[in-house]
Amino acid sequence: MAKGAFITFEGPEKSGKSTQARLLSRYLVNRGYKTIFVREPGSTKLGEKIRKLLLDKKNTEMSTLTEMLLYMAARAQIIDEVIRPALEKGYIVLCDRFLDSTIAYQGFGCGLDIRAIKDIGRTVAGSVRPELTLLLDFWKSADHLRNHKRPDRIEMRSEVFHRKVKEGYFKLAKQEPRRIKIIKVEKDLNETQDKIRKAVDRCLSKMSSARKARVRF
Ligand code: Z5A
Repeated sequence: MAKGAFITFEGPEKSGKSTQARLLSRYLVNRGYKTIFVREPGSTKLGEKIRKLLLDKKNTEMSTLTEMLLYMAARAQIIDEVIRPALEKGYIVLCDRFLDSTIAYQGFGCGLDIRAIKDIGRTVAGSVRPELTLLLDFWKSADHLRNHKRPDRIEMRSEVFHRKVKEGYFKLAKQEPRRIKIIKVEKDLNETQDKIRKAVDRCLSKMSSARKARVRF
């Protein structure tokens, strides 16, 4: 059984996920927790190669199914190579995106069968499931995403696609309110970070109480 804690960040592009995850990582390290921060797709040699394939806007011929399976392949690699071993060693693993992204983008956004995505996700992730998911609520228009310096293959998609992704995320949060906490992004990044720290502190203290109770039992 994993001894660490798995915390994921979800939400739209450029919502500040990695900025907030880095601040949280510093906070947790200062409190004495062994912590690592990874991103999906990526954070392994193979995963970074898959990431390039996925985000390269020249790959216009990529089918939606191929896209979903590539995200899953990168996930299988990072779980086996990094996440599971770290959890077993008692680390807190902060991950920028995980399976909810595939359900939101390839499921709700692209229209792939959500049950099939969840089935493949279960095979890929096994017992590795987030204890807490922080869904950053901050939405930019598709025009805004397309117009920044170098938009990638996913950012090039339409307003309709991004709206479906957003609605998908909120449906997921409704289905799993205990795991998925919606964090409204504030102009002041410290204010957002405070909300994140409160949610994480609550989650870690619940986990620690549950473990103590199991040990007593
Ligand atoms: N994708 C998928 O379709 N299916 C899947 O299963 C998975 C992913 C796993 C990954 O791209 C793409 O793959 C992504 C989803 C899709 N879609 N796209 N495009 P990525 O990893 O390159 O991008 P991302 O995760 O979507 O976003 P990002 O670029 O990494 O941004 P972020 O981490 O959310 O934000 P950030 O880098 O922390 O901040 C963005 C900027 O805002 C930065 O300049 C900050 O300094 C600034 N910032 C941050 N917070 C603030 C506040 N509070 N005020 C002002 N400015 C701020």
